[in-house]
Formats: sequence, structure tokens, C-alpha cells
Amino acid sequence: FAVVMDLLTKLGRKDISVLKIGTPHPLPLDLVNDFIARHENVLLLEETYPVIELQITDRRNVKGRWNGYVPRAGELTPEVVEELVCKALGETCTRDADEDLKKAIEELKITPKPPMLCPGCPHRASFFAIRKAFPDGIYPSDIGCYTLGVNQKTVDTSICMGASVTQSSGFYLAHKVDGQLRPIVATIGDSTFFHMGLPGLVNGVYNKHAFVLAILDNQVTAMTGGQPHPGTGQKLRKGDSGRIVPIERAVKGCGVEFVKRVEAYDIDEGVKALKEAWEYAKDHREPAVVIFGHPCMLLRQEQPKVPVRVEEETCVGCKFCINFFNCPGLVFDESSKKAYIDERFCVKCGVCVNVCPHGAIQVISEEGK
Ligand SMILES: Cc1ncc(C[n+]2csc(CCOP(=O)(O)OP(=O)(O)O)c2C)c(N)n1
Repeated sequence: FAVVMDLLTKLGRKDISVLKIGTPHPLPLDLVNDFIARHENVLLLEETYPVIELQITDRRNVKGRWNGYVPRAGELTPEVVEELVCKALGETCTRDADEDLKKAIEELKITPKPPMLCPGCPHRASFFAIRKAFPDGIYPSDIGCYTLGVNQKTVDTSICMGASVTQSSGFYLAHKVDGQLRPIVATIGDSTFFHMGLPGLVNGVYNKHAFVLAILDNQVTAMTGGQPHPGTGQKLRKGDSGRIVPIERAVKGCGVEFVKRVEAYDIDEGVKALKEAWEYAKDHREPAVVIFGHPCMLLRQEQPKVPVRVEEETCVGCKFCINFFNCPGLVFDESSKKAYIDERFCVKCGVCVNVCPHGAIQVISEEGK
């Protein structure tokens, strides 16, 4: 809707009526049918499946996904919307998306990067610990911000809510058949765990499947906008409070005996707990759980600031930090072939100090050294 309104303003087309649908189900059918009846041509833009379009009684004037005017698949990005609106209005499309992007990149002086976890995100530290503990692990994962652990080569799968746990069972059984056992370390967010992780964990305990489940507890449902969940005890409606369901107790209630909570920023503590957990899982043929706790950076809680720098003489330009820590604040300078800290993104979480195998990332002391 916002893209369409921007576009019509840009084109100076005040003569075009726009109907914004707030509830596709139940659809205000009288309003929609009346709108369509009053216009010769109606362009219908909706993500993702043509839910509104299929409910319209008379679709003869409607151009949408169902009749193929709007591409049946793919996201309705601003570029696609612009093309469609211009086509429907008989206007020529003026926008060159590539040029716009190039200009913005030059103006902001940034290096284009793929999507990454936020600076200071506790998940980054947890993934680093997982890979450090088991560089040859199998890493089933799930859906949330933490799916971005794929950048740190610590997310092998992401199918649907809860699949990290059930796939771990599957990988364990497959390995049992071929007589090998590589460490299986699954990752799941705290919210996803309550949502769909519990049944798989009960299944794993009941059927004696050995794997480590790392629950990434950032105290929020970050990816979808920061909703609370049973582990937080808060409710969406202000002033409405619920009762906390502690993750540890839910895990124990599933029958898991090995449960350990660690501070996500503490990589050494995480590595140690993961190794213990895998030993326990293998020996007892059952799932073991490590909870990585640290609040999401978007909750804006105060935390100690640890300013860091990359010591140029020590950095060998191996890109290990870029490839396995993957922080927006750590950048590789192609001319000097060294890593450096981009102060614009660094939130001084200090976790990267533990990352460089050559010790090139160092805390800046009070004297600025
Ligand atoms: C069946 C289903 N319901 C809802 C969603 C929407 N959704 C995407 S990620 C997510 C939860 C993410 O929260 P969490 O597991 O705590 O991870 P975080 O994003 O905080 O790292 C939800 C509910 C979904 N993908 N699938």
C-alpha cells in the first residue's frame, strides 16, 4: 500500500482510487464489490496467494494474480509493483532499480552485504561457540533470526517450525544405521521452542535419540517484531501479564536430564557446555540441552561497552573473523588486505575479542591503546 501511494504521488495521479484491505479474512465483501463495480479496471496487489481475488464475486474487471496479470509467484517488491502499476496506467516506467541502488551505496559509503544478524546479537556468539566445539558437526536449525547462522556455516537445514529437533532425530537414526556418529547440534529460538520444539524433544527422549539441542534464549520473538512468549511471561496487550514458563522446567518436563544454561557471550563457557552435552547425549542415548541466554539487542538493555580494534600488524588477512563471526562491524579492507572495525556498526559487545586465531582483535584500553 505504501509503495503504491508513493508511486501515485510520484506520477501525480490523483485520479486513481485506492482501496486498502485491512482484513483479507473476513473480507468486507460489500465494500470490495462496490469498489469494483464503480471502476472500469481494478489492479489487485496482494501478497502472497490470491486470497482476496478468489473471494470476489465478479472478477471481470480485476487484474490480479489469479488471472496472470500480476506474476503468480515471487515477492511484490517495489520494482515489481512499479512495473505493474505503470503497465495498468499505460505510463512508462522511469525507475532504474540498479541505478538507484548504486547511487545509495555510493552516498552512504557502504559495502553491500547479505542479510546478517545485528551487531551484538547473542546468536552470533552462540553459533561461534557451536562451530568451535564441533567443526565437523551436523547443524539442523529452525526459523527465526538465528536462521542467519547460515552465514557462520552453522545452519545446515531450515524447513519448518520445530524441524531442527525432529531432523536431529532423523540424522541420529541415519548415522546409527551407517555406524558413524558425527556430533549433531541443533539450534532453535526460545519462541520457536515453545511453539513447536516441545513435541520433537519428547519424541527424542522417548525414542532414545542422541543429539544436542541449543535453545537460543534472547527473551523475545525477535524475527517477527519482538512479541513475548511463554518464557518471558509477558503478554502482547499492555498491562496484561501472564505466568512465566521457565525453559529449563519445560525441557525437564519433556524428560531431558542434561540441561545447562550458559551466558551466550561467553564463548569458552558455551564450548565447554556443548562438549559435555554431546558426551552425555552419546553415552546415555538421549537428547541433551544447552540454553544460550542473553537478551536480544533490540530490547535495548544496557550492557557493558567493550571497545575493540584490529591490530593491523597482527592481522594476517585470513578472513576467519569475517567468515565465521560475520558481524556488520567487522569489515575486510580489500586494499590493505586486513580486517578493521567499522565504528558505525560496532556496538562494543566485545565478543569478537575471542574470535581471531592470531589474537589481532584487542580491547582498547582506557588510554586508547
Ligand atoms: C508455523 C509458523 N508460525 C509462525 C511463523 C512466523 N515466525 C517466523 S520466525 C518466528 C519465531 C522467531 O522467534 P525465536 O524462535 O524466538 O527466534 P528469534 O527470531 O528471536 O531469533 C515466527 C513465529 C512461522 N514461520 N511459522
